[in-house]
Amino acid sequence: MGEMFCMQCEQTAGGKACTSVGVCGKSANTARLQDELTGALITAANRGVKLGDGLLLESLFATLTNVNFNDATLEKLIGTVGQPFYELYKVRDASEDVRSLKTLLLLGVRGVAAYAYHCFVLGHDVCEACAFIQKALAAIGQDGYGQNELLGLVLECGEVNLHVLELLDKANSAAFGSPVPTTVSRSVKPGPIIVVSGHDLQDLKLLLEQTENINISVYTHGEMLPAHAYPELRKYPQLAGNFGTAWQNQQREFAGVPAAFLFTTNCLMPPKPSYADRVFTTAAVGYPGLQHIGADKNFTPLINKALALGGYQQEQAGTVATTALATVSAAAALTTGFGHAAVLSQADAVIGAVKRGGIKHFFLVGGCDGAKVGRNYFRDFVEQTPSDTVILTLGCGKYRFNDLDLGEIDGIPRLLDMGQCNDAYSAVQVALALAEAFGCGVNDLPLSLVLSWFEQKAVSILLSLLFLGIKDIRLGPSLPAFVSPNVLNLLVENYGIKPTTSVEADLADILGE
Ligand code: FSO
Ligand code: SF4
Repeated sequence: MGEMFCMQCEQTAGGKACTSVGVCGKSANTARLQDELTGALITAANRGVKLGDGLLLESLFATLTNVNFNDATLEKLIGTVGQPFYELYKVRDASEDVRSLKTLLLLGVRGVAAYAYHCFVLGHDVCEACAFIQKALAAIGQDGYGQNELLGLVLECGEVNLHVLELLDKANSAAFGSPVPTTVSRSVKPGPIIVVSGHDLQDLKLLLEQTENINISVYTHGEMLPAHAYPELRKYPQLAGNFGTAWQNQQREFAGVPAAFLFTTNCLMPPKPSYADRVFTTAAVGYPGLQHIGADKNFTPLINKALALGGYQQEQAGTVATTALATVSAAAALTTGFGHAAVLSQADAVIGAVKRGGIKHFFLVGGCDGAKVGRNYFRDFVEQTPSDTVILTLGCGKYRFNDLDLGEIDGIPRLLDMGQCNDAYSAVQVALALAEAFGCGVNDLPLSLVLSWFEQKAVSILLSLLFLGIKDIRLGPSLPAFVSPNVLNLLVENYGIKPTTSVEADLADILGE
């Protein structure tokens, strides 16, 4: 056993575990503190200590991949949660299948916590989700749970996550309006620039309020792209466009850019010294040496940094270089905002196109991006889909292909960006509505899910899809290291989960060619 043991994300070392330093840049000490914090939460759950919802959710959020690398913050959270009498290695020492199911449950719960956190900051009641989280943590810390009970909890985690995603959908629409299809510029105007990354729309809103009538342009990055579709965000004229591509390209895309950067949630990579002085964090995000905006959400240091940097002298046409990692071209603009309300407002056109044979199949190609070369599968897949198919997407995985012009069918764009991974409820709503319109079950629809996973939020979404009984999901670019052969067999037998193979073979299999 090395100095650390972390296998929670898709890029884990050698497809097994990070044992000396994280591929993500997490140190062994940070990993140890995250384990301790998790142990403290498990201890509290088993002792019946009801933690405040905010503390519970923020603590779990801080243990997600690419969120908090700051040992001081983790130590503070451990001090607040209480003594970690439970040690996480005990999960690792359990039998292979119990270890696998407990890990699946823990990572699913971390994903639930992240989504619930967004509901919480928007003022919504998340006590049911928090009660489940504590129940699950308590079970993880006990020896008596068998495989069937753990499997039940894993599916319950999916159910709870689905409720949280539904609540988040309502919370976002209530706070920011219902998303409308929107074209987003990728060019950068002259003058001071702030780039906002992560998923927290409320943080973006507060920053937009604080930059009103100041000569600053605010750009979205990564998973913040769908923010442009919300009426209560797009009404701010300084919300100027989208910068860069997927999270894993940030170290190369941020270098040399005269902007101040704000990370509101995952995915933060260790900043290079060349631009670290311009990166700010807030909420559960942290990195040693970066300036952190506290709970008062006073963004003045960020704003002052952007003003001091001054931005570009002249407009930069398209911020996106083709990179070795992303193979993304410098598309002039992106479209987003095809949430369930927007898509279902066109339900008659969609159903009509299916009935007359104009649309033969739907694909949901969604999830996360990441650095692996194998992730080009998702771009190749979308590129090779036949012209009588529609692709729904969500999450940061879209950056593999959202520069493609796939055209339209009967005025319906073939590529519909439904939003962040946080908006997975939209995809579920559209699938359920199509099933109702065609009088069949979701599994009988001409709809196939091709999902790319990276971190723990994707795990919780996968559990929600399993809870809904959705079958034949293709998962890539590799299967989770924490799933044991027996648990994988169970997922294959009961749900038909399949690893992605080659684009040609998968498309032929799906389309029955
Ligand atoms: Fe991506 Fe990162 Fe949204 Fe994840 S930005 S990878 S599943 O944290 O959250 O899709
Ligand atoms: Fe490794 Fe992923 Fe854990 Fe980072 S989060 S240490 S990359 S498994």
